[in-house]
Amino acid sequence: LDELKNKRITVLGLGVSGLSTMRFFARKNIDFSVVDSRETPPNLAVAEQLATRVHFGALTDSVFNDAELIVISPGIALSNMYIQDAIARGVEVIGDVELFARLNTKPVYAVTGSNGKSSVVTLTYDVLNQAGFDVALAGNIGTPVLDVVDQDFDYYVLELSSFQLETTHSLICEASCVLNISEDHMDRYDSLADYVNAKQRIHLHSKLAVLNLDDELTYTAHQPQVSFGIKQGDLYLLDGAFNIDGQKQLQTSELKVIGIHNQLNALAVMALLSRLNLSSEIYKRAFNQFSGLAHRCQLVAEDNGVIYVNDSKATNVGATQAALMSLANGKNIILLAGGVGKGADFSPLKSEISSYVKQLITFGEDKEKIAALSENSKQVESLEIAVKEAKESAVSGDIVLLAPACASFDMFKSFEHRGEVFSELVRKVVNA
Ligand code: UMA
Ligand code: ADP
Repeated sequence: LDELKNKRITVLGLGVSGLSTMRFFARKNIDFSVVDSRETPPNLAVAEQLATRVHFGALTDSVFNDAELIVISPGIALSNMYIQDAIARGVEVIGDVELFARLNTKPVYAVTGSNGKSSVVTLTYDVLNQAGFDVALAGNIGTPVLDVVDQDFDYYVLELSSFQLETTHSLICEASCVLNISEDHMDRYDSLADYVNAKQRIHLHSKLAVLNLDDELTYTAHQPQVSFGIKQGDLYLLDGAFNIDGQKQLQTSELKVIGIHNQLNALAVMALLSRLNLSSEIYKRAFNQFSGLAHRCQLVAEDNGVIYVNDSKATNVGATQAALMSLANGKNIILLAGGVGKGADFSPLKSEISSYVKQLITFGEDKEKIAALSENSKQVESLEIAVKEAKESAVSGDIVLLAPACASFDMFKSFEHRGEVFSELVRKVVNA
C-alpha cells in the first residue's frame, strides 16, 4: 500500500470495476486520476468527487502523460495504442484483480473458461458454505474483487474472465481451473491461441491446476494438477455416479440441475476443492439445493406439451451446443438464435443443428449468418415475432429454446434483459 501511495495512479474505465477501484483508493487515502473514453461514462459524478483529476471522452496522446501506474478496466483492450505507448514508456498497467492479489492473504479458488464459470463458482461457494466457512464470491460474476478484499473471509471464490487474467500477474490460488475453451470474444483477440494463453494465466502461481481431459485447450504442464472428464480423468462420470480416483462418491441424481454439462461442472467443483477432503454429505446437501442460475437453460413454461426454455446466457457457440446436446430428445428443438456474434465462426453449430433442431428462427445483427446453418431456417425482425412463429409451429414434445450463440447488445441492454423479454413474451403467447 505504501508503494501505491507514492505512485501517480490513473484509473481507466468507469464501469463496475472502475467504481470499485476508485472507492478502494479513496478508502485507503490514495490519490488517483480517472480516464474514460466515453463523454458521459457511468459513475461520472462519483469520479468527480473522489479523483484529483478526470478526463472523459476520446483518449489522446497526453492523457496518460504523467501516469506511473494505470489500473485498466477489463472492457478495454491492452492492445489500445495509447496503452501500448504507455507500456513502452515503462508505465505499469494492471487490473483490479492484480491489486487484489497483491493485498490478499486468504486462500483463493479461481475459475475461468468459456462456459460454466458462473455456475461453477456459485456451486463452489455453496459447497464451502455448507461446510461452514465464511466465503466471498467475486470477480467477473458481478461483485468486483476490491469490494471484498478488506473483509475477513475464510475463502475467496473468484470467477475470472480472460480480460481480467491478461492484467493479473501475482494471484496465488489454492486451486485454479480452466473449465473448457471454445471460441468467444474473437472481436478482441487476434487468434484463438491468444485467448487460450490469457485463460491459462490463471495457473501461474497455483497450488493445484484443474483441467478438463475432454478439452485439449485446457491442458497445462503446470504441476500439481488434477483432471476431470466425462469418462476419463481423476474425476469422471460412470453408471450414474460421480467417481473420484475410481471410487463412487455420489449419485449424479443428487445434482438437481440437468444435462451432462452441469454434471461436468459439479466434477470441476469437486476437483477444485479436492484437497479439503470434504465429506460426500456436504456435497450432497449443496448439490440438492442448487437450482441453477437464472437465464441458463431455465424452464419458463409448459403449454400443451411444449416446453419453453430460456438460455439467454448462451452468448457463444459452445454454450448453444451444450444446451442442444443436454435438452434434445431426437430432433425436437425449435431454436431461437441471433444477436451480435463477436466475430465468431458459427460453423461448429452445424452438426448439433442438423441432429437436434427441427426449425431455426434467427433475429438480430448476425441473423443471416446463423440462418445459413440450416435449410429449415427463417429470419425475423424481432424476438417477439420469433416467439410467435415458434408457438405456431410447435407440437407436443417440442422444446422452444432461446440459446442465441450471440451477445445481446444490438437489441437488448444485457443477456438478462433479453431473457426477461423472452420469458414475458412466452407467458403472453401461452396464455393467449
Ligand atoms: N468502456 C469504454 N470506455 C472506457 C471504459 C469502458 O467504452 O473508458 C466500455 C467497454 O468497452 C465495455 C463497457 O464499457 O463495453 C464495460 O467495460 P468495463 O471494463 O467498464 O466493465 P465493468 O463495468 O467494469 O465490468 C467488468 C466486467 N466487464 C467486462 O469485462 C466487459 C464484468 O463482466 C464484471 O462483472 C465486472 O467488471 C466486475 O468484475 C461482465 C462481462 O461481460 C459480466 N464479462 C465478459 C464475459 O463474461 O463474457 C468478459
Ligand atoms: P459463464 O459464467 O462462463 O458465462 P454460466 O454458468 O453463466 O457460464 O453459463 C453460460 C452458458 O453456458 C449457459 O448457457 C449455460 O447453460 C452454458 N454452460 C454451463 N456450463 C457449461 C459447460 N460446462 N459447458 C458448456 N456450456 C455450459
